[in-house]
Amino acid sequence: MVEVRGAIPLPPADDPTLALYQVLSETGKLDASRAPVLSPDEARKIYRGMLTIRIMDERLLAMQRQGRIGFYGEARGQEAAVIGPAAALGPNDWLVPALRDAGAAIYRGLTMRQYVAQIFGNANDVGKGRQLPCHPGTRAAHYVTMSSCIATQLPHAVGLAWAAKLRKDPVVVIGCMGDGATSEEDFHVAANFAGVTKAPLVLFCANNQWAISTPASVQTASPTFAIKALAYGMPGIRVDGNDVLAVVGVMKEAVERARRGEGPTFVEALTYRVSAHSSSDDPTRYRDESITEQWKLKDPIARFRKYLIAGGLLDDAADERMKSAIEAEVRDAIAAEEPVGPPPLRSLVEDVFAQVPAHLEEQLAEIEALPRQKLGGVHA
Ligand SMILES: Cc1ncc(C[n+]2csc(CCOP(=O)(O)OP(=O)(O)O)c2C)c(N)n1
Ligand SMILES: [Mg+2]
Repeated sequence: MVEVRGAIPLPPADDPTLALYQVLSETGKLDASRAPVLSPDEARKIYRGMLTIRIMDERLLAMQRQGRIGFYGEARGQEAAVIGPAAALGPNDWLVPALRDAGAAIYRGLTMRQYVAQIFGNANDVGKGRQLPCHPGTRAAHYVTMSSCIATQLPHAVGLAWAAKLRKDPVVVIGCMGDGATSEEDFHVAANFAGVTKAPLVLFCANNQWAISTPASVQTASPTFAIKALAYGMPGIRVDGNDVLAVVGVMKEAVERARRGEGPTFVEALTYRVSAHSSSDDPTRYRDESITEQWKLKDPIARFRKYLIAGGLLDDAADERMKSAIEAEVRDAIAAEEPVGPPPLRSLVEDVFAQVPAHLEEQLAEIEALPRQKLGGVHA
């Protein structure tokens, strides 16, 4: 039953912006009429993508607790809402991510070593250590570096999509956000602009029901996030974000719609942030963790694994082999990237001015003259 606030008239309860679209229910019941067409390899690749997130998050969060990296933000329990959008795009399309989407970059071709190098901010990091951990970017895999400023990526996503349309380039863009991002002006600007220009864009909102300590219930007075689509003249759909088949199906349809020139779609994927917001957060201070325990039972990976096993697409031995291979990949990437060391100090003043100005050269010389221990013993 959808809660109706005040006297605002709402669409009927079965409207896609209010209902919850599912393909594979929590009990494993499949609605075959809605199931997206996936080859066995594609289905296994999607599963591997989700499992990769689970394993690397666990390992990298442990590294943060050991003091070996500075920060980490997990996507635990939200893996279907990370891989679903990535699986809907072609190689020439672009993904403009939100905070927890690094697994989508890996799904699209970022290597584990590149990801781990970004987390260390070491000399191998293409971003030269200038971003917080978990903010990789890869031009090759058409995955834009995440901006930490909530929602600022959304006008960029519309711009990319609109530019593609003007150039008659058959490219589709997915712009990702969390529930919290929908309260930012950038979201409204982006959604309005996308609606007006009919840009080939899919706005994807992973509603994990929390924005740090702010629950979704006070994030908006709308009954759902998906219903906001209607105000911007685009279709909206609310999908079970822990049902990867539903997310992939809905996203593929929205991507194809955009590619046909029919304009943007807004998708809300309902999930839950079972982890802390980040390694700097303690959710027991502000929420009832017994609800978190209930959401852990709706695990998207376990649900999809059961489906794959029942359909003969995976068996226990293949599952174990996949897990071991991912664990080895993460372990090897850490072993290779941890000793690399930071980018050269000189990179501090590079890439902004064609000619490094005298005052920056002076400051750099001062830093270089400091005793090593004053630099924390880190920089070469
Ligand atoms: C403009 C801006 N305001 C505040 C913050 C601090 N901040 C970082 S993440 C976050 C919550 C984001 O919530 P949501 O969009 O739901 O994404 P989630 O973290 O749940 O994935 C906030 C408030 C920020 N990074 N940028
Ligand atoms: Mg959120």
